[in-house]
Amino acid sequence: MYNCIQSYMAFSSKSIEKGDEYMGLNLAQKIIKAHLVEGEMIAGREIAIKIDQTLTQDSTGTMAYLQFEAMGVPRVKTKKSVAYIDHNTLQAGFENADDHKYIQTVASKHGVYFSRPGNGICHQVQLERFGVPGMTLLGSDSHTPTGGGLGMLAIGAGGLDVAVAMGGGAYYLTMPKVCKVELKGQLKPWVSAKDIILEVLRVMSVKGGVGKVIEYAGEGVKTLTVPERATITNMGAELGATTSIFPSDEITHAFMKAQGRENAWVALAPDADAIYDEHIILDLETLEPLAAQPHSPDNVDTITNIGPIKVDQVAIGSCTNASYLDMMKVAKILKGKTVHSNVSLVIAPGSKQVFDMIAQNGALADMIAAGARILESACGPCIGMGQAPSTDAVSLRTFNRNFEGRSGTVSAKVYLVSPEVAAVSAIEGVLADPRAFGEAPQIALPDEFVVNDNMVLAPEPEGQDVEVIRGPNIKPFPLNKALADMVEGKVLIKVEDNITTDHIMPSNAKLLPFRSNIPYLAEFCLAPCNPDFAKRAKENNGGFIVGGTNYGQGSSREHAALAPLYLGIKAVLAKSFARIHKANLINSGILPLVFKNPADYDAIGEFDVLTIEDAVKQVKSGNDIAVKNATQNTSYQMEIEISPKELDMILAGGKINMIKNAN
Ligand code: MIC
Ligand code: SF4
Repeated sequence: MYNCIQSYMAFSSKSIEKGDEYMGLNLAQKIIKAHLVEGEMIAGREIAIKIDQTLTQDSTGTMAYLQFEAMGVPRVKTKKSVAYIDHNTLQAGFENADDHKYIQTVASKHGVYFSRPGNGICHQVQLERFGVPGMTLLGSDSHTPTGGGLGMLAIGAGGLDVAVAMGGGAYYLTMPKVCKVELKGQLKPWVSAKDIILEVLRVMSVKGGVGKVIEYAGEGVKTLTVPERATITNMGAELGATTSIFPSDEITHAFMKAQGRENAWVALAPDADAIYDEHIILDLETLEPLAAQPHSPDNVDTITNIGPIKVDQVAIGSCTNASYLDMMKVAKILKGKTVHSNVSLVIAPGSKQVFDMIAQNGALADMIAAGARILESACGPCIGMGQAPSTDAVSLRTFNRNFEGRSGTVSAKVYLVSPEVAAVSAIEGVLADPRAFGEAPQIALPDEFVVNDNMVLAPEPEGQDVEVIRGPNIKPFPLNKALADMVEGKVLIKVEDNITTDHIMPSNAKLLPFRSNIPYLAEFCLAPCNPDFAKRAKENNGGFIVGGTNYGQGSSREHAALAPLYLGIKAVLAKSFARIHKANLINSGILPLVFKNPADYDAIGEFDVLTIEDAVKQVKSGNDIAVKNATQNTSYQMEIEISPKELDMILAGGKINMIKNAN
C-alpha cells in the first residue's frame, strides 16, 4: 500500500512538567513563552497569550467589529490590526457593499488598517505584507495559521475573541501538545507542497490535530519556499490543529527581503534538544501527486489509484494555492494549450501583488489565451461565491475544503489537488497524473516582488470624528442570558460525526450577504441536515442539538453559534467538539457537553425531552453533569471540559455578558 510516512511515534504528554526552568523548547513553545501572560505551559492547561497582530475578513468581520464597538474601546491596542474584504465580493445586492462601507469606516475610526476589495485574500496578503516571524497573530478565519509559513504563531478564532484581542485583551487557549513533522529529502518533479499536507491529512485525519501545534522540521524544510510552507500551514486547519509552524531561516529571510521587509525578519528555530509530544517522519522523495476525494479533506489517495475520472470544472486559487509560484506554474503548463472542451477552468490569483506580477510578465496572457476564466483576487468559488459547478459535476480545486455542498452544488463531487494536477487535468479533461505531461515547470521566487500597497488604507490618526456608516442589513447580534438553574427542552436534531460549520451555518452566494443579520441567517441553521430545524426550534422555544465526534469542524464563523443562540439552543450534546466551534459556543453561553458513554449517543432520540436540574450548581461543581431524559426515563453523564474563565462565561451567558459584569 502507498505510504510515505516512515514512522509515527506518539509519546505521552511529558514534554513540559514545570512552568519555567526547563530546557529544550520547540519553536511553538518559544513563541508562547515570549507571549505568555497567564497560566503554566503544561499541555492541556489553560494559558493566555498576548496578541501582536489581528486580522479580520468581511464575512466574520462585521460581527467582530460590532462586538468591538460594544466593548467601548476607542482604539485598537495591537501592534497591527488589518481588516480585509475578500469573501463577500459578489455584490448581487446592496448588502455586501454596505458591509464593506461599515468595515472601512469602523476600521478607520478605531485604528485598523483596511485592505480594500481587490487587494486579495487575507491570508495571502498578510503573509506578503504584514506577517512577522515570532509574532502572534489572531484572525477571525480558520486559515489564519497560513502565517505559520513565515514562523508566526498564527491562530484562527471566533470574531469575539479577535475583538477582545484588538482591545488589548489576552487570548485564552489550551496549551497545545506539539507534534514534530520531520521532512526528509526533496519533492520529486510534479509533486508539490499541497501533496505534503494532503499526506499529513491522510495519516492524521481531520481530527488528528485537535489540541496540537504541528511543527515542521528536518532537512526537507530547506527545500520549501515561504509560499510552499504557507500552503502546508494553511491546510493544517483541516487537521483541526491549533496552528502549524515552520522555522524562520534564510529562506524566510529571502522572501521578506524580496517583499522589501528584510528589517522585520528574525531567525527562529527550536532548541537543539527540543522535546516534542509526537514525532512523524515524512520522506518527501516517496511522495506522489495526491487528491482529497469527496467529501472530506482527509479522504486522500494517489491520483493513479483514483484514476482518470472525467472532469467538468477546475478551479485554481484560494488562500491555499494562489501564490505567485502557484500561478506561474499554472501559466507555464497552460502556455500554448487549450482548456479541454468539457472543462470550465477558473483562476483567481491570491493577491493584487500576484495579479500585478503575472500581468506584467505575460503569464496572465498565457492563461487567458488557453481559455481560463479569470476571477478577481478573492475567495470566490472556495466559499461558494459564484462558479457553482453543474449537477453531479466533478470539480478539481486547489482549495482546502471539499465539504458536501460547499461549492454551491449539493450533488457536485469536489477533489482537492495541487495547482499542477489542476492545470494538467484542465487540459486533459480528466483527473491526470502530471508526471506523464512532460517536464515539470521550474519556477524560482523573484528577487523582488512588485510592492505597491496602494490598496491598503491606514486608519485616521484621530479616529473619533470618523462617521461609521451602517446599512440597513446590519442587525444587532443576539445576547444570551445568565445560565438558568433549570435547563430543559427537546432534542431538536440529532446529527452524525464530523458535522461542519458549513452544515450548521451554510455559506453560499445567497447567504453570505447576511453575515451581519443573524435573524435572517438563523432560518437556514442546520438546513443541510434538516430543512425544518429552524422551524422546530421556534415552535419549541429552543432546545438541544445532539452531535457526533468533531462537531463543528471547519470555519471560525461564530454565526454557527450565534444562529443557534438566536433559536434558543441551550446546549449541544456531542461525542467531541472541534476547537474553534467549542470556543464560539462558550463565548455565546451555550453549553458544550460531551457524552461520557458513547452508547448514550445511540440511545438518545430526536424530540426526547431533556432536563438539566440545578444546572448552575452542577456546572460549577466541575463534576460530570447529569442530563435527564424524561421521554426515555433515563439519564446521561455528560462532561463539560471548560477552564475557570470559560466557566464564568457560561454562568454569565456568554463572553460579552461576562465582560459587562466585570465592569
Ligand atoms: C471558510 O473557509 O470556511 C471561511 C469562509 O473562510 C471561514 C470563515 C467564515 O465562515 O467566514 C473560515 O475558514 O473560518
Ligand atoms: Fe477564503 Fe477559502 Fe481561504 Fe476561507 S478557505 S479564507 S473562503 S480562500
